[in-house]
Order: sequence, then structure tokens, then C-alpha cells
Amino acid sequence: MFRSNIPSSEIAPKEQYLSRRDFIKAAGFLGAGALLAACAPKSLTEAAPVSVLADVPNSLEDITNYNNYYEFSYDKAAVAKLAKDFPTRPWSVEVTGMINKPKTYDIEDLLKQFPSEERIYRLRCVEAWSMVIPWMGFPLAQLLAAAEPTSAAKYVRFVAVHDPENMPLQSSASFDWPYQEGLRLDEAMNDLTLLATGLYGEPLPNQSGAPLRLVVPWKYGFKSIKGIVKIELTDTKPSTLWNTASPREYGFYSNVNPNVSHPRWSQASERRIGELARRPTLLFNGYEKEVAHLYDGMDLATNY
Ligand SMILES: Nc1nc2c(c(=O)[nH]1)N[C@H]1C(S)=C(S)[C@@H](COP(=O)(O)O)O[C@H]1N2
Ligand SMILES: [Mo]
Repeated sequence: MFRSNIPSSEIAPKEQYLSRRDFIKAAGFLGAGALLAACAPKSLTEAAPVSVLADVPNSLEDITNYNNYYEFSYDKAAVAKLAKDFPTRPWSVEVTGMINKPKTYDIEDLLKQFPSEERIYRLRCVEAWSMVIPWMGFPLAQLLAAAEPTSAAKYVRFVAVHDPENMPLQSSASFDWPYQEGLRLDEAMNDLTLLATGLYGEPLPNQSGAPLRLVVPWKYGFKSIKGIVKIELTDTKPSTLWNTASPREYGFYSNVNPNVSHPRWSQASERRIGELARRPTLLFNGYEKEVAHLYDGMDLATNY
């Protein structure tokens, strides 16, 4: 079931799926701008709701063959093949730290206890490309509620799997493995924040972070940690792989923000995979209504 505070524009029932190529063909256009409702002819806007015009899900092919998963490869097109035989069973997820109910879940029990629903989200990578992905998953808030955070808990720390035998690049010293991420507790409790278990109605492919990954759609993609084995409630800000690697480039918050450039490139626009023209990047990746209040009174240029 969808939560009521998800705007209807973020939701499209399965019947509305249309491959991007079919859609462009049907629309008789080639440019990305043509997909915006404002530019479409009247008959087209009547035929399809604005959400479909503005945010057509990327194809399964694109979503599963253009991946960032540095444990396997730095080459986005190579991840799928290298991750193909990565063992994701048995798998357990430890929920620990400042909570009343610590628990180590077997992944099958976790999937049963927290049924997945579909959420179609934009994913904006810090490298200035984006996709639209129909995830399956459940709000992280459900798992945290079951864990009962104590009043001292302020942050959530996520740790990914460490398996150098099966993850070729974890043997290299380039990064401080395992991959780690963190959220403030209120960010983690926001209804948009998802623990993803699948996409396009099927279990997560390995390259997408099987069996469990985070999805935080208003933040740059690297916050959405794959291959989660541990979730820990803390009272101190967790250190993260990217912040440790390059603190000036990757802050703790990493909210999508067209007004704050990465030190080496602009974040003002992005390339939606499958489109020719660039799109303007939206503050909080377009989820401003849902999450801007989390940052009231904060300077987003210093808290990048
Ligand atoms: N464990 C782990 N999680 C990760 C990454 C990674 O290298 N390792 N890359 C991140 C980055 S930079 C992005 S953009 C997204 C990409 O997710 P996708 O390949 O499913 O689109 O995953 C994020 N999660
Ligand atoms: Mo990314």
C-alpha cells in the first residue's frame, strides 16, 4: 500500500509502464523536452497522465546494465556481469545499537515480516546522470519502529557486505571497505526512505544491491547503499565511505542541490539515461515538498 503523503505524481500503476523507446516512438518526438507535459500536444496530454510524461521509468535493461557498485567495478557497464554469481544467500541483517529490540534477521524472515510495495522514484547520481526506477521495498521506518530506538539515538549507520572473495575490488586498498553510509534519524524515518528488495516487481538483481539496499530519493545516489548487512542506531554522526575518501566533495547530507556545485563540476543539470537533451536538476531531486522541512534553518551550502 502506498502511504498517503506520497504525492500521486510519484505513483504510476503498472499498466502505465511504457518503455522509454516505445513512448518516444508513440509520441513522435526525439527530444527530452518533448516529454514534458507543457510541450506535448493536447491529444498526448489527454492520453497519458503528467507523471508518465515527465517520469517514464527507465527500462529494466538500462537499470540493470548501468550501475555503480565499486566493490565489483568502476565501469558501470561491467558491474552486471561481474556481480552475476555473487552469493546473496544465506544472508543476515543485524539491527543493533541504541534500540530496545536488537535483532539479527535472516533475509527470508525480514522479507516476510515487512511486505514490499512498489515505489517509483527518481535516482540522481552525483555524476550528473539520473534514472527513474520502479522499486519494490518497504519504508525503513517500519523496521526502525520494530527496533524501538532509545531516546539517545540520533543517527542510523548502514554497513554493506564485506566479501573480498566474491567482490573483486574489495581487495584493493583504494577505499575504506566495507561501504558505509549514514542518515540522521529523522531522515531515516521519513516515509520516502525505502529499504529496497526488488525492482520491476521482481527480486533485486545482484548489480542493483541484492538482497537489500537503501533508497533515499532526495539525496545523491551514493547514499543509497547496496548489499546491507548491518543497521546500527548511534548518537554520533556515522562516517561514510565517500566522506572519508574525499570530505570536500562528499558531505554527510548530500542532498541533491542544483545550487551547490561539486568542486569539480556543476550540479545544475543532469542527463536522464535514455534521453538526449539534459534536464535541469531539481532541489531535493524534486522531493522538496516531502523533505525540505527536515533542513529548516540549515545552510545547505555548508551542510552539503
Ligand atoms: N555497496 C555499495 N552501494 C552503492 C554503491 C557502491 O559502490 N557500493 N554505489 C552508489 C552509487 S554512487 C549510486 S549512483 C547508486 C547506484 O545504484 P544503481 O546502480 O542501482 O543505479 O548506488 C550506490 N550504492
Ligand atoms: Mo552515484
